Amino acid sequence: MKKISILGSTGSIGVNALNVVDNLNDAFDVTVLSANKNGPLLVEQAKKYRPNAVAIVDDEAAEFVQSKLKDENISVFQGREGLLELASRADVDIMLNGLVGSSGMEPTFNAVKSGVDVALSNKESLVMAGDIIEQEKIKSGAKIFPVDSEHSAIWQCLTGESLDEVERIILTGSGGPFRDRDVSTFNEITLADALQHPNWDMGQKITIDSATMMNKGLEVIETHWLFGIDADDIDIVVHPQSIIHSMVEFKDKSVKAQLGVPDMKIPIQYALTYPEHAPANWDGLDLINVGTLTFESPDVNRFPCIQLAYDALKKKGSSAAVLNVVNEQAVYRFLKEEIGFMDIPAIIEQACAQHDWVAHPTLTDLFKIEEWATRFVQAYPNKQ
Ligand code: MN3
Repeated sequence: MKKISILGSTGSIGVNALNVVDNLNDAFDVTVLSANKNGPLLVEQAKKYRPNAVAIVDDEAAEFVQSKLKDENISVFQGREGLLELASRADVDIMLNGLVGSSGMEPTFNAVKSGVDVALSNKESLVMAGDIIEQEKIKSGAKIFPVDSEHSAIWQCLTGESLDEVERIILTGSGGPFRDRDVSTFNEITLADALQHPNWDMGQKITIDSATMMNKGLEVIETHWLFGIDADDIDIVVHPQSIIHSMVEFKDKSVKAQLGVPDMKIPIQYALTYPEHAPANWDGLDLINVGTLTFESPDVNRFPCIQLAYDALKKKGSSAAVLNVVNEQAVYRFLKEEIGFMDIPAIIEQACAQHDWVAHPTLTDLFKIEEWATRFVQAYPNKQ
């Protein structure tokens, strides 16, 4: 039995990951679970999966979890420090990082440093710290297995192939809820509009990232770090049905694609069972029922976040970290309805132009960038 640690176990990826663990019967022993503030669900999961330890970040929720688990022989770690401590444990075989946002970066770094393989859903980890995580991977021998559907698709298409023969990566994206919306009305987009996603059921942060298409931009950057592909060799194609999860074109113009129903359990399970495709208890793809697959080019005028992400990747250094933190903080202000939808790319563009660029940011540099970028977003005025 492999020992697994699941960070963010009460979120959408974590809950799906536990469904996958159930599907795989006795293949995995859940050793660690962590949640941000959903105490009741964490307690329920802890009682079912009997981990050695759980971490809960929120103080109030921690009191609740501690009281409910005090007679269960499960250690309860508290706060950000507790989470980081559990992410550093070397006594697990694989850590699934389903955390949301920049807060997921340091846990990935810690696990890789401890030599633990990471099934990575948290895309901000590599966007912010791709360079130093890559260096730690080389030192420790730890591996990163992508959980995101697009990167899982690229990974599967590249299996058995040589990177030298890759012409380009074709990253697909649904285009989000505003694909057809008149761009002159983008200033009127409300929070409720932006929270509607046509195909995937996800957390709020990633749903807004899908609406601005920054999600695809972050995935371009992640593709670079996961597979060593240059920005110029990564193209985005809008594919509203979300059936083809991405493609690889080779030098001979042969194209491999990976298809499946839009269900996160598939890429999660592959990350946990690689190189095996283990049997599943969920429904498969019915192409007759899907009927039509369509493709469009992404509109960078409508979705300036895409270009901002390409620019940050090409500039290298601290640029992607700034892009990422500013985007995240701007999304949180949009979720509080303090700023408008088009303020998100506007703030990112300003911050990327103004920050003190660092060529090879260390972990300490990244925390400083995070502070600076957070203050930068806070200083942006509320909408009228
Ligand atoms: Mn994705």
